[in-house]
Amino acid sequence: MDFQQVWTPQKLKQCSPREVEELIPQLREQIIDAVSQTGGHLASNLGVVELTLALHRVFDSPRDKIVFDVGHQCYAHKILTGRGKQMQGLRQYGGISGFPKREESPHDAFGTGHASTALSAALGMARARDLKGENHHVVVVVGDGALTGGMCYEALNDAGCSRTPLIAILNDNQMSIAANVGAVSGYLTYMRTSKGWLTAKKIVAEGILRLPLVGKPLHRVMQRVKNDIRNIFIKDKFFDGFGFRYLGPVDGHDEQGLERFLKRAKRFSEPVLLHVVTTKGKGYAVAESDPSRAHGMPAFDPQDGSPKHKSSAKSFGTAAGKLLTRLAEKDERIVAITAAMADSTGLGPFQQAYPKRLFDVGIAEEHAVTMAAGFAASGMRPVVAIYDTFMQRTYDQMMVDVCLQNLPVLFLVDRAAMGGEDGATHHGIYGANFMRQMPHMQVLNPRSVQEMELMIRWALSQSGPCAIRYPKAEHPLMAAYPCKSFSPGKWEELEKGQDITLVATGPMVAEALIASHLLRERGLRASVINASSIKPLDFALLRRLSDNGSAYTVMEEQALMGGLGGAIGEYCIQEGLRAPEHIFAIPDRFITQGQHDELTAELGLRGEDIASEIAGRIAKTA
Ligand SMILES: Cc1ncc(C[n+]2csc(CCOP(=O)(O)OP(=O)(O)O)c2C)c(N)n1
Repeated sequence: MDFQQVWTPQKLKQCSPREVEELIPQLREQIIDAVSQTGGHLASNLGVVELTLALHRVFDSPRDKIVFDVGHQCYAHKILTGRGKQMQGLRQYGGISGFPKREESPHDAFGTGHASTALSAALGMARARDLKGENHHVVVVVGDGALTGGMCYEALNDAGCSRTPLIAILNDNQMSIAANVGAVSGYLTYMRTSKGWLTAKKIVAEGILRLPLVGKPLHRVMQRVKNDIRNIFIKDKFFDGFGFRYLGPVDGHDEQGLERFLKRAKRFSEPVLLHVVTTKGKGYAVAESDPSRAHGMPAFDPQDGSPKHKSSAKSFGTAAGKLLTRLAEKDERIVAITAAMADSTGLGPFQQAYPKRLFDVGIAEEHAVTMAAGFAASGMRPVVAIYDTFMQRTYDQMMVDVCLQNLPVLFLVDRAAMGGEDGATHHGIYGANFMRQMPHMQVLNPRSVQEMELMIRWALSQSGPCAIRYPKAEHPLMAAYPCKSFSPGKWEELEKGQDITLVATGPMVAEALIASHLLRERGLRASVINASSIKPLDFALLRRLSDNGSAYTVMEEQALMGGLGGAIGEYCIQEGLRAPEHIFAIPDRFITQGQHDELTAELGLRGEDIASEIAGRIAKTA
């Protein structure tokens, strides 16, 4: 493929079927090429190349709206809507997003990133269209993994009964990040492999082949249109029950067949669900053979898929999973719960050791949390491992089902920091802020893996809820600062100095140490406090800071509003204490994508930025 070529849906529509067939491997090559340099969602994108081509040939984007659930499978869509050249900057600072973004292109009808939202958004668009008297199609692409999320059923239920015309395309590759789970996934497998269909196909094929003269040619035609006849034999109960007209299952790698089905779906003036069967990672052996690993890849060598950069940083999630596995041996009450991300959250070893005590609920975070509350109410010790950004949807379940009943649920909250290249939808910077509002909840941000392990042991001995939030990997500086003990509401002094006190939490402790070293070079001595316990605060230490009159600042890689600095400020106002001089935190705006250090540089959150800012402030007041 000429990677410099700018594709548009209009141009694509002018291609002959043969030219479209030739485009398929070229699109895959371009996706592999881009992701091998930037990292990104590889396998999901390789699986929907034919589907995306067919969509843009049959529908008229941006007049017709195409909404991608999660949106991690939108790379071919980006290439075909004029952004091929920009693929080199995919997910990079200042480059195009790895997810659909309305501000990026009129073809990105709706911004996504978190699963199971697209059907609801599309229904809103379809209803708006009808109220405004407009006449266009609204199409949703939703994966079988995303279909494990409850919001999908709220939308199906609503759309089906209102009969609003809407085309839902179910991209069924049997995979979420790992193999998909749950009863609906089982039903989809039944639909794909339905005995009725297989028997009927055999009978028809044998019958046709026996026909004199026309038998063989007719059989060849039948092979080509097998997708089309499948519907005659398979009767769906599930989606029909919701009020959707079910079409399929169809081969998602037969581009022309897909076009025929999409044209058919277009003709209905009611909700339609087209069941498309695809192979995750299609066309690239590295991804097809291990679609789970190739779901999200760091930059890699396209020859063999090996990562370009090896990291030796200690992973918090891996260490948490290993410790939990050891603790579960002695404590049979421990169960682990994941929302479709067992490996990503480090629970792989636990799953292997205790398959019956690991519950993968699918992409259903709300259900995971309330189910954990049920476990806890029955005397078990549930541990829920979910990324910070996906905990956002569980606010109510945490508050009412867990905290209100003071149930001992332990939340292991991974990726609690800026998420880098995935951008605004994935930064884990709000969890501490909303969790600390919840009565009974204790919120802890360890600075190192060692401290996290101490916290996990402590939290499992408690009788109420606790959230331990940590980033992906430990800062290498932490090796020089071993952590001997942990007790909640007691902060640790890592360095002593009389000019300023830096109160830092989580990953910002390393930046505070860097700032302290740089300040020393300027003749200033800083104390560095590890405020690992966000709730409760170290009230005694805050009182001492206020009494001794020395200036102090707060440093946190989380939202300014309602974070650690806010918590300290609230306490100081209530108690008539001296508040911090400044809070280094994330301002009240959405943060873009980029390498972690590019983002911290933009926000002035690197140790060096903080040292300069503090030195300037001290110079002004001197
Ligand atoms: C609410 C939420 N939880 C978890 C995730 C992480 N996540 C991203 S993609 C994905 C699997 C999606 O599977 P599917 O919809 O079948 O798409 P596929 O990658 O298989 O094409 C998960 C769990 C997310 N994006 N949103």
